[in-house]
Amino acid sequence: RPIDELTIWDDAKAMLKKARREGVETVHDRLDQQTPHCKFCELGTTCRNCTMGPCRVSEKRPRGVCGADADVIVARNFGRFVTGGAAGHSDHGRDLIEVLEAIVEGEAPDYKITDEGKLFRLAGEVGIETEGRELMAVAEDLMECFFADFGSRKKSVSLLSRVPEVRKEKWAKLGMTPRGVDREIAEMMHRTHMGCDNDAPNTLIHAARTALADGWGGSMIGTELSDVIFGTPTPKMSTANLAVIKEDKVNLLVHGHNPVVSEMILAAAREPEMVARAKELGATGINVAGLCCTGNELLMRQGIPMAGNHLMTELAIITGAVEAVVVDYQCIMPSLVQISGCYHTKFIDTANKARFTGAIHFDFQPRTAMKQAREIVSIAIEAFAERDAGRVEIPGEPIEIMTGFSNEAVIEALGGTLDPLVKAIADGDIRGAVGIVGCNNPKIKHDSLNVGLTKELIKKDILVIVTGCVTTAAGKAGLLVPEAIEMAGPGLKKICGALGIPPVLHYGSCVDNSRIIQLCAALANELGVDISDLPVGASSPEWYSEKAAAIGLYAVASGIYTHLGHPPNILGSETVTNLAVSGLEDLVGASFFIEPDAVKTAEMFDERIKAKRKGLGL
Ligand code: BF8
Ligand code: SF4
Repeated sequence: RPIDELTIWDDAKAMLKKARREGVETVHDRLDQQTPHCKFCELGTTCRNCTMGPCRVSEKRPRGVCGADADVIVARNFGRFVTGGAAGHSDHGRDLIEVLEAIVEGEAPDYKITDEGKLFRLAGEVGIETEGRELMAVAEDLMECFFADFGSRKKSVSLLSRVPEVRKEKWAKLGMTPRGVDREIAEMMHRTHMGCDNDAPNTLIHAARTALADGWGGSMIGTELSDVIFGTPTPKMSTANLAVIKEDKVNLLVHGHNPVVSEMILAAAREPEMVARAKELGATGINVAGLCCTGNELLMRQGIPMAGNHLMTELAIITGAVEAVVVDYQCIMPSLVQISGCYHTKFIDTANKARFTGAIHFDFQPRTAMKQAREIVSIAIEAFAERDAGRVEIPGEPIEIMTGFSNEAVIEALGGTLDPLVKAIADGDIRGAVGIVGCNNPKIKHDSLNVGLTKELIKKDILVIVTGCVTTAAGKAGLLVPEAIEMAGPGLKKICGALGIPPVLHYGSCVDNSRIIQLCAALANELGVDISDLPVGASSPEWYSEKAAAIGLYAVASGIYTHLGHPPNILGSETVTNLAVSGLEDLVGASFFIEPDAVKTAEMFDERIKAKRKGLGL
């Protein structure tokens, strides 16, 4: 396919041209090789859950060897798909609890509790006594409470304390209350074994329960403990696009999701001895820049620049100016190892659960974090000497962005309460809000929908909140600065202009979508309504991952109308598809809608928001 059809960005186009010139294969080439995809897999009608199969069902052969029909097979496949995503987020969340545990036990000398106030607040929310108690004693109780949220002994995960009562009653009635994170995940694997849950709607209810365990459990714990350990984000300025990579510096890119690794890398890279060594080798300093979600984590808290989102990760290396890519886990294309090998770039993995053949491996541990981070940064610095200046090409100029909008920061900007936001919504200056989240997918022109939808919504005075890979997209389009109010409708322009904030707020990484549902719950509680009564929506226009599906499903199950730019692999079952796009509305007060066009999607949200405003008497 011609490069112009692959992406909307000049920096990406320049690197795709360079890749073709230099014979470097990218994700787009491999998509072409893999197209057309298997039709059965696209429809979700293949099953490999036992060795009587694998089976492919169709009109001609409607049942697998065991007798499972398309509804059962599609529901089981989708259930496992969502569960993969919930497991990813939640295992990340657990890693943060383990760091808190190491801090409490004095086994993590390089980590500390940065936001003590937030730790006490959280403890209070989950019913832990805080009055007159020592920080570490409360931290220990909180750690135990969150570990227990992953187990089998609770009736619901603790942070459900944030959810409006009416919503919790709905979940209880449906059998959708998330009990324990690992329990729901394990139960989905059980249910989808041959001969268990052979009733598609029932399987989907458990898929929703598993997704809710992610949203209100694993992800939320991940976000909250990251804030406790590394600090709750506050508004700050930074930059985005490939031009944040600097020709005269040692460039170290952090990629993956967990700030436990990237925060230490950044701290090591800022040490004077490290900078001095970089200068000895002829660089002017060390530049740590972010990719994907761990980039979002560091951007939100430390203001480091963002080199790119999912489809920019390969292209960043192709600049020829990247000394090292340091990864933890999730969304890291294995192709990055091969592409690094085409340049002087060192590819370093840090997690035993995410190893890459051909990578330099560190078994990163809380006890030895800083020592290991220094070793990793040293590898990057020494690689600077191997850089081939003749192959360096860094396109364009960096674009300014504003970041750091945690709920705490937003409430502070509003003067300490949500009242001004409620008033702006009631007055119609802010008609509603939509969270645009998730990924890139090479099947969709890179960032075309992420940017297109954001622009359409703010024109309609709908506030947009972005996370994950949509962040870089919105940032590069100039939407994450206060001046972007010029692209917004009059109401949003007035409110954001007065507050000095952009009409598109960066809310963090993908686990930080938990901040968005928390905000929705707080608004609903403030108004005394259910989340499904609010004039809000969610969208993942260019999603690709299991995690995005889990996010979408916990949003819907929480009562938020949710858009997907393309369908999951469920169209082979009418029952499952109908449930997703309409039936769930009756059960949980929201459903998915699938629409590949940005303008039409914005109109759908507009209609929904109108109806919800009317319902609230606005
Ligand atoms: O968790 S947005 S491509 S990087 S899955 Fe992945 Fe999608 Fe990016 Fe972060 Ni989220
Ligand atoms: Fe085929 Fe049933 Fe086995 Fe799936 S579980 S592979 S449908 S026999």
